[in-house]
Order: sequence, then structure tokens, then C-alpha cells
Amino acid sequence: MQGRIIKIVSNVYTVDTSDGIFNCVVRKRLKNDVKLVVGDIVEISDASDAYVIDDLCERKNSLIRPYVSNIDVALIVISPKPKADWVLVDKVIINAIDEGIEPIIVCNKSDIAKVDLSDYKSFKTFYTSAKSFEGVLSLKKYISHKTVCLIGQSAVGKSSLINAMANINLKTGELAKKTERGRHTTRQTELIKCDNFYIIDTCGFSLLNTIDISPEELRLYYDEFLQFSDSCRYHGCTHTGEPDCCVMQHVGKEIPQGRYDRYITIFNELEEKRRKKYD
Ligand SMILES: Nc1nc2c(ncn2[C@@H]2O[C@H](COP(=O)(O)OP(=O)(O)OP(=O)(O)O)[C@@H](O)[C@H]2O)c(=O)[nH]1
Ligand SMILES: [Mg+2]
Ligand SMILES: [Zn+2]
Repeated sequence: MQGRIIKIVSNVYTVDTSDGIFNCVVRKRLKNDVKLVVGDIVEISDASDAYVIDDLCERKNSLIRPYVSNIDVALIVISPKPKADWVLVDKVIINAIDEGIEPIIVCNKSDIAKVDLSDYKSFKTFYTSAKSFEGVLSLKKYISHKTVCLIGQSAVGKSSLINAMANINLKTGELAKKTERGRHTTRQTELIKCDNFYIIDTCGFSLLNTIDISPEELRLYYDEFLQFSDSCRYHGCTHTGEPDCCVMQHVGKEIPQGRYDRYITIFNELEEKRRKKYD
């Protein structure tokens, strides 16, 4: 029988199947071969004394920090308070694209203020409020039949959003009064099955925030550049100052200034990283 690992606590693997939820152990042979993670699709069987995971089905993708697999959509959650770190947002987008995960920007706490998302016109975006429920239904509709992962700074309201969408009661936390930062309330990775979608609550932004590509490859992760980059004079133009760069000519027009500025920031960081590696 096939199922999906939704929780791992020490040696007990909780697997969701069409016949119900089972606590399983892992067959020794498999245990030596791979490290199973939440999100994995597995084959299980009913041995005499326990349910046993016999096999792992091929992963569509897998992430680290937290270890999860087979994700379709990354909901990148931001809020008016705490304020968004847009460089971090763009890095998460790059990593999501790299893993074949669709990045979506969710601006939560829109009952407080509506953060300007005009830099992200080429992405799917949602304004939501876990308090007033604004946008919650349309977001829910969009993610039906998908496995989604929430990523975002502490206290932007990831757990609150899941509670609003799934009618459950995850622990949420307050902003620390002094620092106005979150307190990392969520500490465990769990795949939560909702009506017709799976959702993973994560703790903070740890997931997906270091990029492992070369500076020259970075441009390939920007859909906004695509329609102009063919007209750059140089074939491998990085759009960072080459002559007759068509991309740069459209910055501030079709290409959002903010996205381009952060592209340069990330480009420089990647160059610096490479320099350090070879020093
Ligand atoms: N006004 C308003 N407050 C919200 C909204 N969503 C969440 N909050 C509040 O923001 C605080 C943080 O919410 P959490 O859901 O714990 O945030 P989180 O992103 O899960 O934080 P971590 O688990 O620490 O990463 C809580 O006090 C919530 O009540 C919203 O849409 N509007
Ligand atoms: Mg949380
Ligand atoms: Zn160019």
C-alpha cells in the first residue's frame, strides 16, 4: 500500500494512506540506504507485529532545513510587521525555481496594511489576513490538490494562516515587544493534511536561503529579463554593465527597479562567495 510520511518522531514514521493513518517502522535494509523525510511517498506493508515501510518512491524534489520532499508550491509569506526582507524573498524565489517549486508571494496581515507588491507583477500574489479571513478562500482554492510549504520570517503569520485555511489550531506566537521580531514559535516540521491539500508549516526563513549557483547563471532565474535578453549585444550578457544591454535599458520600465537592484546585490554576493572560495 502506498502512503505519505506526514510526521517523524524518533523511530516512528506516521504515514497517511487512502486507508487511514498508520504508525510505521522502517525496514532495516531501507534504513541503511536512505534517510526518509516528511513528504516522502512510501510503500508500506502490514508485517505481523507492526506496519513497515518497505520502499521509497522517487522524489520530485527535496529540501533541507527543514528536510521535506515532494513540494509543489512555496508560499513565501511576508507582512507589514515584521517588515519584509526583499533580498531574502528573492533568494527564496531563486531556490524554489531551482527545485521546480512554484514560488507564490502571500502578503499576510493585510488587515493592518497592504504591502506594495508592484515589483512582483510576474508572480502569483495574494493578499491575506488570518484575522479577517480576507483572501484565505482564494488562496485555498489555488493550492487545492497541491503540497505547499510556508516560508517566511518569524511572526509574519504562517501558522495563523494555516489555522485559518485548515480550521485547526497550531500554536502561534506574539512579536517580542522590545525587538518587534518573532520568537520562532514553530519548531517541528509536520505535513498537515487539509481538505484537499497538504501543507507544511516551517519555522522561520531558514529554508532555502543560501544559493548554490554561479553569478553567471543568476540571470536565468529572472523571467522579467527574458523578453529583452535576446537583444543584448553579448550572448552571455549578465546585465551588470555590459555595453548595449537591452535588459538594463528596460529597468524601471517593464523590469521593476527593485527586482533589478536586488539582482545586482545577489550577483555581487555570489561573486564574493566565489572569490572567497578560490582565495
Ligand atoms: N493583524 C493580524 N495579525 C496576525 C495575522 N496573522 C497572524 N497574526 C499575528 O501575528 C503573530 C504571529 O503569528 P504566527 O502565526 O505565530 O507567526 P509565524 O509566522 O507562524 O511565526 P513562527 O512560527 O515564529 O515562524 C500572532 O500574534 C498572530 O496573532 C493577520 O492576518 N493579521
Ligand atoms: Mg509558526
Ligand atoms: Zn544584458
